[in-house]
Amino acid sequence: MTTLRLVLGDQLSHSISALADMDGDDIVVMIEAAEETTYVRHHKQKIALILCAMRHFANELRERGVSVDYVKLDDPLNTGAFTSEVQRAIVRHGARRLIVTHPGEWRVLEMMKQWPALFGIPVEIRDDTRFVSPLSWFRLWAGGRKSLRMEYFYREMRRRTRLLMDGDEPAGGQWNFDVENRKAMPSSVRPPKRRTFTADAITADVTALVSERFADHFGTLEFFNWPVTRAQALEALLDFVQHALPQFGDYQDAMRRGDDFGFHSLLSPAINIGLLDPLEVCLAAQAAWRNGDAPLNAVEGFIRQIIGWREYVRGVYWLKMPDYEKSNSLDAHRKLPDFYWGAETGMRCMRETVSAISRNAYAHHIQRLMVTGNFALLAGLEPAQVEEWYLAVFADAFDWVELPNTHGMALFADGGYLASKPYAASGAYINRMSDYCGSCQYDVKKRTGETACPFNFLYWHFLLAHEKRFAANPRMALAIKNAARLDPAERRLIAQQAMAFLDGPATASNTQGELPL
Ligand code: FAD
Ligand code: DLZ
Ligand code: SF4
Repeated sequence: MTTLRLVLGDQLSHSISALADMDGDDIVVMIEAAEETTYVRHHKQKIALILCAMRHFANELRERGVSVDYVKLDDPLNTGAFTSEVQRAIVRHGARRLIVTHPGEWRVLEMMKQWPALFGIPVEIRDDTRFVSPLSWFRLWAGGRKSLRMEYFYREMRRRTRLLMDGDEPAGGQWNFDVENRKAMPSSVRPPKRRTFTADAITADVTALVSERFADHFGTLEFFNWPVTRAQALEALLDFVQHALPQFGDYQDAMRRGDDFGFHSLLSPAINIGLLDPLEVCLAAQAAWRNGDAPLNAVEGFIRQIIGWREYVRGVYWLKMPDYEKSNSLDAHRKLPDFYWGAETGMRCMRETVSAISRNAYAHHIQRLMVTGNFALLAGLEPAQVEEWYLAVFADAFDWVELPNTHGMALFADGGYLASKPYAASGAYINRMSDYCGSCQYDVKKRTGETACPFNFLYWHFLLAHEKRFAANPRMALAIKNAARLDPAERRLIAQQAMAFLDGPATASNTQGELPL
């Protein structure tokens, strides 16, 4: 009896549950699906990464003697969708059973739930065991809580994994060293050069295919440098631990013109598609601390992102979907401005961030949260449009991780379920953490007036517009108190300037996709 085992583009782990207990007759099916490449207009590098990594993974399986039925994007018989391609594969092989691993998107899970009836064979959906915390455990932890806080979840995860623990106490006597992790980056500090990966024949084929077929998608392939095999991903991990981790903590929030990566790991694409295991990444960081090669503030900060935030947002996604994405608690309805797709903008911070995303399909957390996310929050951009953008432009973006980060953390569209306060900030924050403002046409010190920084009047406009709502939030009390002190004339001025800016040419919204940078 032939069993098909489906492996999706973000399930490229040899330990994936769909491949457990393989029988000699079993066939692994992998599908390059046109629908998956275009249901949002993914950045060219994201498509290239996934297809390259899938083709390498299929070859690795074949080298181990596994039968792989791999359908390429340009196969003339390829029908372009998971469901119809799985159906064709079932017919091709006369398969009597299908095994899959739980997908990372609600959309795909819904698709899979139709399959037993459609195909007339049993479909076994196995847990995705590549996360540190099983979803059942997260549900137990979350049960009965009105709002969830990452910090408490994280402490539980530290206890469960025993990472950075001294017996029952956290190493160094503190759970969290974030107060040490908010430094601006002095010009004397030089972030490390990253390891480069040479393109082999598979990568060359795929990048040629993508640049032709997805020419009108956002971003360039010119600087494509993502690890596409497990061996390369392990090299990237080693490179990060040796050269960037020691200063990761200090400069975690810093941004600098012309520097796309700072001391960040750039490991999220490799982890999310399955080339690296999250726990092995944490163990490598912990080993660096134990060997005296990286300080505790850096290692704790890094591990918290993975066993804390990453696991937490996944738990929230599966706990709250499909309703989670429907809320719009701040009633935000503006369209996404063209500058998110590369149109000219005078805002230096925005331009630096978007052009870095075009080059790399990457921006680090603070650019995502405090530049593009903060603008979207302050300007009242519609959550669904913003979420589609985040899902499209980042190489690491999959719904389970992108949605809670955007909807909950950046936009507060879930009303505070995930974050205890909106991450709203004026230009002063960007000025403190970057060197962008010095070369900007706007004046970061001005709140209103022709040259005033848009983040300033939009910030005050945001506070005034939501004054009542946030008055009772203790973490917003100071900001709301400051807003309440503004006299009526200043309030009017702020509102006028914000409206003129949001309705004017600076935030025009006519396009979706590639624009010249
Ligand atoms: P590092 O700064 O080196 O962090 C180490 C690792 O921690 C990352 O590789 C990642 O696996 C994990 N991590 C850090 N922060 C988070 C977080 N908030 N949620 C989940 N994992 C985290 N991350 C994604 O992987 N995919 C997304 O689609 C995504 N969308 C985001 C959207 C918004 C609006 C925001 C604010 C954040 C988003 N993040 C997303 C989280 C975070 O910004 C990225 O994980 C990080 O920038 C990836 O770069 P890095 O590997 O260099 O991370
Ligand atoms: C994002 C993506 C892209 C661009 N292409 C494919 C593909 O051709 N084949 C595939 O199996 N997966 C692809 N993916 C990932 C899926 O869209 C989806 O996000 C994940 O499988 C999570 O369910
Ligand atoms: Fe951004 Fe304002 Fe600074 Fe310009 S002045 S870079 S718009 S924060």
